[in-house]
Amino acid sequence: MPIPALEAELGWLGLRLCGGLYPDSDDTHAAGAGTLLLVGNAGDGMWAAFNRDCQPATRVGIADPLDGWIRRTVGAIARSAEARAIFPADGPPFAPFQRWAMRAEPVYPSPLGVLIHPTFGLWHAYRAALAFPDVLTLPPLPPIPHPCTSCQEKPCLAACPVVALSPDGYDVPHCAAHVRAAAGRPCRAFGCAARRACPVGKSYRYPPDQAAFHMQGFLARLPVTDGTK
Ligand code: B12
Repeated sequence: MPIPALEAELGWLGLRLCGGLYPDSDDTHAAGAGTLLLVGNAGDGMWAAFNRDCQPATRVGIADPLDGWIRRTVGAIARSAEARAIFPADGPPFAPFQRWAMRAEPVYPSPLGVLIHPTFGLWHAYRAALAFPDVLTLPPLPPIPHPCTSCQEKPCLAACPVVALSPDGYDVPHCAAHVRAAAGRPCRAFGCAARRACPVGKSYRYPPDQAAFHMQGFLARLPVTDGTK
């Protein structure tokens, strides 16, 4: 399938082609692949397509309906493109999507750990890698600087109400305990306060229903604890 046709198929799902890379020979997740093309979402495009194809009433009682929809739709596109689909949640061991992404497009580790994109800010994610047996021609990475270098204030680091994110890392149990508690209602309703404080890509912020959906998914993956490590 030619790349423009692939982009059109993904576009119908609100997904984007994020670039590609040549996997290393020791990259077990991509064994046998000559090229990986990464597929991701940014802003609310995927959310609109997911709600069109998988309306909220039909999702009741289904564990991780977004994951199922992505596997069905992107899996079908991969088959017709004669590629193998690799998904971020397959594991452990998980495929190194963030490491791959830094080689495929100009994204960089933000102070929060998640990768920042110069246009989409923190409002993007990776949904699949398409592994092609052939070595395809890829454009060079554009020389775009890290957006956090020129951000003096770093409001993301001051925005978490329970300081779960710091230069020392991400305290997942502390974050989840807060998000589950009464005081965590704004995080549940609108998404992570630290991500929302980032000035980059504000127009791509997830709408509240999408942010709440992802936050619910995040909580569902973690055991309920009192927040201490
Ligand atoms: C396990 C996991 C989690 C765990 C985290 C456990 C922990 N203690 O950190 C939990 C469930 C808590 C979690 C939460 C979230 N996650 Co998560 N998670 C993953 C998952 C499935 C595996 C990560 C992993 O272990 N990879 C294996 C290693 C080998 O892969 P890697 O790419 O080489 O990893 C490297 C990078 O992480 C890199 N790195 C990370 N930070 C930094 C910083 C610097 C300075 C450098 C140099 C490198 C670096 O170092 C790693 C080792 O090389 C990935 C998907 C995936 N397959 O990668 C998503 C993923 C990392 N998560 C993602 C997201 C968006 C989230 C959430 C924000 C989701 C939400 N609901 O809103 C939350 C909150 C995170 C936050 N506030 O920071 C995205 C990040 C996208 C992006 N823009 O970067 C990913 C890629 C999934 C996706 N579909 O895109 N997550």
